[in-house]
Amino acid sequence: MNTAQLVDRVLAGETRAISRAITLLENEERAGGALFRDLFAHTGRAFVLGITGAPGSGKSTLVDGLIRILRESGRRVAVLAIDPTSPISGGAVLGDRIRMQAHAGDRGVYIRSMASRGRLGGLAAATSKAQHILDAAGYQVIMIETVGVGQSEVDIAAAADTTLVVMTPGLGDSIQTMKAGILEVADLFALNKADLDGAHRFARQLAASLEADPTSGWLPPIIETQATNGTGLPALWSAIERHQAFLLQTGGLEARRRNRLRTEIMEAVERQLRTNVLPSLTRGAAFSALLADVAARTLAPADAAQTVLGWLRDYPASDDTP
Ligand SMILES: Nc1nc2c(ncn2[C@@H]2O[C@H](COP(=O)(O)OP(=O)(O)O)[C@@H](O)[C@H]2O)c(=O)[nH]1
Ligand SMILES: [Mg+2]
Repeated sequence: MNTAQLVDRVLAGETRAISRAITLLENEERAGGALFRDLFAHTGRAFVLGITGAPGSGKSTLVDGLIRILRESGRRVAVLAIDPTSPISGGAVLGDRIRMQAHAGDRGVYIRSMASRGRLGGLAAATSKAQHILDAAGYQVIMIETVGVGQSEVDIAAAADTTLVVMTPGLGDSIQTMKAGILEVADLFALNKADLDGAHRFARQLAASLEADPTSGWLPPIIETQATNGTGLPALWSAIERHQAFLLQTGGLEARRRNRLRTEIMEAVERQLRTNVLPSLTRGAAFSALLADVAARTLAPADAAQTVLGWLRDYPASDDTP
């Protein structure tokens, strides 16, 4: 299958073609560049829901329940489950795969695990590209489930239109011990395992500690859910849609999406600098000369850096780039 055929099949929503396209991008194979360029023009329609929370809080069970609700209304749904690189939580991901196989025969549902590849934030580097592919393939809703460890909450908020934080009562969860930053990234909360003791009390504590966003005026709602039997899930989805509508009305959606595209551009710039531009600059004779001056203490490193930055201005247009 050549790139043009693959593009056509992805646009037609063919599952195998989508998987193949994502794999190509994950491996950053050369073909991935052309493929992505062609698909990118067809993106910008999907609604992206990020889901984070501690391991075991019930994220995958909630995702499963939300898929059911969305399928009932005929919407096509894709899920990207970010595999933690940590072996500790590895088992949960295997469980996810098994659970989500319930949708295996449904062509309106696409589920894919992606390795986080050790990037600090825990979000796979290829996630944003995979998002675009699923968007081009016509999935109306894309859910990204990520484990609430490390920086991943902050990353997921940057990758999503709406960020759902899943919490549970008990297990030492209290507002005081909550991870820093989690309140800031949440557009809404699911207080899952509402069947457990202390759920209402925890919901009240959480509500008391939340304030409306000073710029947008949005106050994150808290929805009590019981993912295992579906209680509260219709209310949760309604709250998600309310946030989406709010974003649309206030221009927040456009702003968030622009931010994502900005990040994508800058990440591509950084990648190019790191893998191509800087290695080739530092291999050149001009750099060796600079280095010699710095070694002789006649030039300070920061001043040498200024010279190197000057070379960048002409890169790669100039043939005689050092
Ligand atoms: N009691 C109770 N257990 C739940 C609920 N939702 C999920 N669980 C259980 O919590 C465990 C972890 O769920 P999972 O969805 O894998 O959590 P994840 O690691 O956040 O994706 C599983 O055994 C679920 O059956 C709930 O509402 N109530
Ligand atoms: Mg999970």
